[in-house]
Amino acid sequence: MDIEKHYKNAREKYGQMGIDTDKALEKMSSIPLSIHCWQGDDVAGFEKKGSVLSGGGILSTGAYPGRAGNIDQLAQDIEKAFSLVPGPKKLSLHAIYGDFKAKAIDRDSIEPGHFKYWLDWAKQNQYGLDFNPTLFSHSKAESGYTLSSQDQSIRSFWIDHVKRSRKIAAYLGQNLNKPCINNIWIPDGEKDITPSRLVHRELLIDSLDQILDVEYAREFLIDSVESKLFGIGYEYYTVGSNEFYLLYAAKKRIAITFDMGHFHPTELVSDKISATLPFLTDILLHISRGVRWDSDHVPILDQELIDVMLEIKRADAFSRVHMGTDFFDGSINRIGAWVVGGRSVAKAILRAYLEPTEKLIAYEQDGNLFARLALHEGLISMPFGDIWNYYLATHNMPDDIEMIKEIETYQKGVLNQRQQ
Ligand code: RNT
Ligand code: ZN
Repeated sequence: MDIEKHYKNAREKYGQMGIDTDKALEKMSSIPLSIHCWQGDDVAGFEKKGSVLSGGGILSTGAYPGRAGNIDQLAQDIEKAFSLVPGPKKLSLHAIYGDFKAKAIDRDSIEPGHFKYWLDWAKQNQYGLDFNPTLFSHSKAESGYTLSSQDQSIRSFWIDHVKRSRKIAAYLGQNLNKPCINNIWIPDGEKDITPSRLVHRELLIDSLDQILDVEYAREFLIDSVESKLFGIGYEYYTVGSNEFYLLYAAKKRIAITFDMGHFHPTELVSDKISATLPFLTDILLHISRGVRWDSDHVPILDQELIDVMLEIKRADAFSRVHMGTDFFDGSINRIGAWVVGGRSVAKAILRAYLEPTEKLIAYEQDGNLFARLALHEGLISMPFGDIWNYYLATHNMPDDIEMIKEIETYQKGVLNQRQQ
C-alpha cells in the first residue's frame, strides 16, 4: 500500500531527528476533541419558537441548504462529521439543544431529563459531552445584560438558568463517567460610553459566586468562564473581559476558556498558555479563526493553531488544556465545515508531537540560536502529510481530498432531501 510505504519513509526521516512517529500517533489518539453542536444549525436550537440566532453580539451568516431542523437531523449530521474526524470525541451542547418535544420550556426550567437524548446517544457511540448555558437569543437578554444586570428579576432568572446548566452538566458527566465542562459565556456589554462598568462587574461576581455555591465532584463537572473583547453591538464595553475572568478563575480555582477569536488580532492565545497555566487548574480552548475580527470562521492549519498546540505539548499539558471548537459558518456545507475544522485541530496536534522539542531546547542551552531557528524552519518541509494520511488510513478515513466527495454524497443523499 502506497500510504504505508510513504509512512515508513517519513517515519525514518523523523526518526533521524529523534522523533518516534508511532509514539506521536499513539499519544495524539488519546486526546479528545470537543466539537460544538451549534455549527449544524447556525446556533438555532430546539426551543419552541426558537429562531436562528441573532443578538448576544454573535451572528451566524449564510443560508446554505440542508440546515439540521430537529434533534434527529442534528444527531445524524454530527455522526457523519464525527465519522470523518479521527480520534476520541466529545460533543459540546448548548442549553437550547434539549429534547424539548415542541413544548415551551423556558431557560429557568431546563432539567437533566431534557438532555437524556444526547446522553443515550453519547453512551451508544462512546462520546463524551460538554455543556454551555445559553444566555443569548432570549427576551431577557435583550437589554444587553444577563448575569450582570441591575434588574434583580432578570439577574435571578439567569442565575437560575446557569445553576440548572451545572446540574445538567454534572448529571451528564456522572453518567458518562468523565468530566463534563460547563462553559459560561455571557454577552453582557454596551455599545457606547459606560460609566457603570464596575457596578456590572461586581454584580457578575456576585452572580457567579451564587452559581458556584453548589458543589459538584470535579471528576464529573469542570466549571469554566469565557472572556471576550467585544461583541457586535457591544463594542465599547464587555463585562466579562479577559482580566476579569482570569482573576476570577484563578481565585475560584475554576477553568478559563480562551476563544481564539476573542482577542485583539495581535494578541496570541499561544502565548497565553504558558502565561496562565501556572495559575490555573484547567484551560478550555474554543478553537476558531478570526478573519479581521471575531468572525468565527472555520479553523485551518494556520501558524497560530500550530503554535497553540506546540505550547501545550511543550508544557506537557494536554490533560489540563481541553480541546474545543467554536465556529459557525452557514455559507458552506455545515458538515464539511465541522470536518475541516476538526481535522485542522488534529493536524496541529500531530504537528506538535512531531516537533523535536528537546533538540530545539538543547540548541538554545548551547547558545546556538541560529541552529534553533534553522531547525524550526527545516521542520516545515518534513513529510508531515504522509504521517497524517497514514493516521487517517488507520482510522479507515478518507484523506482530505477524498473526503470532499463523501461530503458531496451526503449533501445529495441527505441534506438536499430536507424540507426547509
Ligand atoms: C461567543 C462565544 C461563545 C459562543 C457559543 C455559541 O462569542 O464564543 O462561546 O460562540 O457559546
Ligand atoms: Zn467561544
